Amino acid sequence: MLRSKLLSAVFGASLSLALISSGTAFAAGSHGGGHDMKIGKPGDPAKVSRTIEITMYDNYYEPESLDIKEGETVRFVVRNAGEFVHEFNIATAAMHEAHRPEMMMMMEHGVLEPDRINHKAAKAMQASMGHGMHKEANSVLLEPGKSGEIVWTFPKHADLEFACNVPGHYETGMHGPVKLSH
Ligand SMILES: [Cu+2]
Repeated sequence: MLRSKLLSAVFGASLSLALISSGTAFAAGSHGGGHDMKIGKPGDPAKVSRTIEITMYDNYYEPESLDIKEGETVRFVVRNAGEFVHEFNIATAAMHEAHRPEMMMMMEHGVLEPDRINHKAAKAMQASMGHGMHKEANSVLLEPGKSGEIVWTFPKHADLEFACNVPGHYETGMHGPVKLSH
């Protein structure tokens, strides 16, 4: 029951997004960020001050927000406890927005299926377009039941949020604020 409701929410949102973003997907090719120092940088595992466990559900996170110290290096252990593929991505709201058409394109090419990552389709997309799956240091994309890690050093000042840019998920509430403090 819940699942079919979620499916229609996800695909309903995908359809409207596809209409809006058609033709703009290629122009948005910022590779989802991750090289932009204003969001922080990949952290040195030796400098980690603590580990924060993140659990991803359909379509929300636990915890719902993050309290981080300026300049802190944190290890995130991320687990997907949902039935769909989810992403944990640390960036600005604008970067997340730019990343969503790319995720939509991955879905259109069959790389991103609702509940799995199709690595064969990813290879085909890479071969035909020179653009497929790529790992960014500020994000982790996980199939149901899978876990991953990010070690991230936060900047002193930034307007950051963590979010899932799988089509439809951000829109249904899959994002939360990163509060930076002294
Ligand atoms: Cu998601």
